[in-house]
Amino acid sequence: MSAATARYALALASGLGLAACAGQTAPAAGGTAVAGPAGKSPIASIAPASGSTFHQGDPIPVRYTLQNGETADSVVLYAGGRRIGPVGPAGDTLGAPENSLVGPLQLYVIAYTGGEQHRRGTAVTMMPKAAPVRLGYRVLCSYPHSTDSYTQGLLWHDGALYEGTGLYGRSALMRVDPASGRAAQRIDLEGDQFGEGIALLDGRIYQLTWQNGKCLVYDAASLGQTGSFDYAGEGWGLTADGEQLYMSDGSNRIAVRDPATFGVRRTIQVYDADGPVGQLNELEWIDGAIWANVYLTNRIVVIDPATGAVTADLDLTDLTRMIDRTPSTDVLNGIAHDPQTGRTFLTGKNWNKLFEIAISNQ
Ligand SMILES: [Ca+2]
Repeated sequence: MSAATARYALALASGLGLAACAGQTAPAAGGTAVAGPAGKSPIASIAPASGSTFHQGDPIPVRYTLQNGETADSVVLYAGGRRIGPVGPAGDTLGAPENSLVGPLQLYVIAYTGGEQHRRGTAVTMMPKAAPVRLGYRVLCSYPHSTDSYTQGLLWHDGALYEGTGLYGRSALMRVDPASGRAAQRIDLEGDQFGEGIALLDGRIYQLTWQNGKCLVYDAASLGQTGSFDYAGEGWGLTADGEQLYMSDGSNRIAVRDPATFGVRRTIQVYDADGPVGQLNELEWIDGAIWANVYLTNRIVVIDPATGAVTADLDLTDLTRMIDRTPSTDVLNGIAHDPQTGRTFLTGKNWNKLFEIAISNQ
């Protein structure tokens, strides 16, 4: 491993490479040259070609050529918006670490010549190192679930189920008695608010809204609202790892947010072996991974929060055949986990049952 490779591994493993993926510092991509204040770029080409695909752990050969007769005082390589270091005319082969972020990766070199700098970039895609492991499951038991609950958020805390529901005029946050499926306490949202995912962290419950741009904050003990945060874009799923919040927005992105400010700390792009996994919906933090419902499917994906790679998945089609279907029965959505006992619960929008499941590797 070269020195540049080691620095590259550090940059990617740190998760900081997402700065460029999020677009804030994205360099010119597609092999385009960005000239400095004057003059023609001395860089003739850069490889690998834009659109190239690599897998976590793959070597990435980065090469550049200079125009005929051109020289450069120095050429510096950047990956994912991070400076890697000087590279010689032969370029360098970067070893992407096994735990590198998946998704778009911007690579570029800057040539420094006589006080000018010229940049040329390329955009590759980093894919997960392996296809997801298909997990099997067993249904341990089922509980009643209200067919009036359009489930958008689900969590378990201290022997009670907390549920956030959607639809205009019907959205609520509820503490639910799991044995009866009835709400022991219910807080109705305003009629123009469409409730979405919920998460509990440090004695507070956070509840997203779909297109209202508002995250409602409650005291978890009383369910009294204590405040709110504003955000841009849509709100879909929400969960917490004990320190920070993870939020989906219907795309393949999960934003990691500061619970004190709701500011975005970083963004994970979720990919499986086939590419980006969009429509990520309800979320749950389970044993260091993020479980996510994929909207309009019977699939739950298990995401590595450090990289965005889907490491495992479940096909819940059989579970959808175990409920009493009516015209209002909607999609699988809702995952809750009790970290104290390891119990995991699943349900769906307007389903009449909530299931407790156990994972059994097939
Ligand atoms: Ca959840």
